[in-house]
Amino acid sequence: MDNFTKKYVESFMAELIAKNPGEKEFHQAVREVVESIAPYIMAYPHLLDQKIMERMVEPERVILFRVPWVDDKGEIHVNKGYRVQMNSAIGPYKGGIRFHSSVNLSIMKFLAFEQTFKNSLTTLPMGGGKGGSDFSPRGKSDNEVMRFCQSFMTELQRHIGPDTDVPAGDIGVGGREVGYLFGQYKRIRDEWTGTLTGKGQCWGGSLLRPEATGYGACYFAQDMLATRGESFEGKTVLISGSGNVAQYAAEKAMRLGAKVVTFSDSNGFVYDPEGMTEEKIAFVKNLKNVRRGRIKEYVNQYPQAQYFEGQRPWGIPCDIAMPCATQNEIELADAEKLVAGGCWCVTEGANMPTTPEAIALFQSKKMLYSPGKASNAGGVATSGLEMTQNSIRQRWTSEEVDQHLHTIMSDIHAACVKYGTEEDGYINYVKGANIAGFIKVANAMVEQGLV
Ligand code: NDP
Ligand code: 2IT
Repeated sequence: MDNFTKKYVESFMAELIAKNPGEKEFHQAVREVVESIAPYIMAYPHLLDQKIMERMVEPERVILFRVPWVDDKGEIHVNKGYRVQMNSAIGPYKGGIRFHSSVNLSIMKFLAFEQTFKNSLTTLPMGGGKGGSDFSPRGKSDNEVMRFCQSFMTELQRHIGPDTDVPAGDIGVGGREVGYLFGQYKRIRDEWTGTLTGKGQCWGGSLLRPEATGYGACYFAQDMLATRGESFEGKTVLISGSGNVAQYAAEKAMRLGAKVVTFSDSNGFVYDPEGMTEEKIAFVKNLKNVRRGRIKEYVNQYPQAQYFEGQRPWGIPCDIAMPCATQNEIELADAEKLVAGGCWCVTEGANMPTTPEAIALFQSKKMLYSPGKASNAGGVATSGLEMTQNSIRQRWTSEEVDQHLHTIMSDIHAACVKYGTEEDGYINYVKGANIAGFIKVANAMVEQGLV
């Protein structure tokens, strides 16, 4: 990067930080994108004149609201509700809802910003948005979760719709929560539309949407591995998280011949040196999705496995790491452990799980490394396919959906190769994903005028 471009990045970031103080995750996500696309913008000065980057980092709209609800003992609670409508240049706002105690405006804005680029990469007509609450469903009864979801949707429903903004799940929001949210939306608006995705399979949900993020990440990893003449066959894979994305990434990696040896949650990780089987993954799905238990219970069922309280899985030797839990879960010290343990491919299932210092280490070692906005895009892409099926009042078979998903992931990989291949042949997936995602949104914004 030349000095002029460096100066542009630094002055852009200084202004962003001054205007959005304290939003560290948002600053992190924006810096990564601006560093990638600054050289591109310099080559197309009309994008500079049009202040496209300055416009992209300012959400079109941020909705903040009160979510009051009553627990099973009759006590009143108040949570914060958010919806960040980031960018609608290429389609209605689209993105998940996160229910987790850590949720704040910075996390919502970073996720909505990332979503804009990710959705552009899918090739489908979807803008970027994200929502959520600092409410945690963990330890709550079904009735408490239902009352919370109904209160949340009572406000959110006035801001969303099938052609306006289409939410879905994310951390803490799975099939149960989407059901309660959809029920309340339908009741208040008196209309049955595909306004939420990730719906139940017998009421408009697309086949394969639950599997799509994890499966898509594995399809993307297959293409990454193929650039080095490799595959999942016989490789040792570390997975973090044990929720939706982790479960299906593990399932697909295992079915493609890999040995998946870890799962985690926010309390610790389990290491099963014998690797996952269909039966073990079914156990984890039941543990997390039905019994809503903790991952440490895995070792009660499978005593050859070990549980490590308060630790992340990155110290276990492996070939491939798939972080599928949350942001900044691979810090520099974790990355150093991965490198020392022989890891040479990192495919992100979560959003921004790797810190900038850790990414720099992976790239300096010329490892295969893909950012979530490319490799986890299969989830929102299949949400897009659910929207299409709802609009045309049809239902595709899982083979049809899988075929679309496969094609979309391969197209995203090809776009990363096109825009990210460096002079020495190394594929910089960060650069590739950022530039490819940016071009479409930027051009749409220029063509639509100053709005
Ligand atoms: P789930 O709620 O199903 O699972 C989240 C998993 O991550 C749980 O095992 C959870 O453990 C763990 N986790 C959450 N927060 C933390 C934390 N602070 N530290 C350590 N572990 C944590 O969510 P998803 O699987 O849907 O989402 C996982 C990631 O994938 C997120 O980054 C999400 O944004 C991203 N993503 C999700 C998509 C989807 O379709 N669902 C699509 C694309 C990206 P615990 O039970 O202890 O909370
Ligand atoms: O981060 C993500 O892409 C998601 N949580 C999925 C969003 C969606 O609309 O399906």
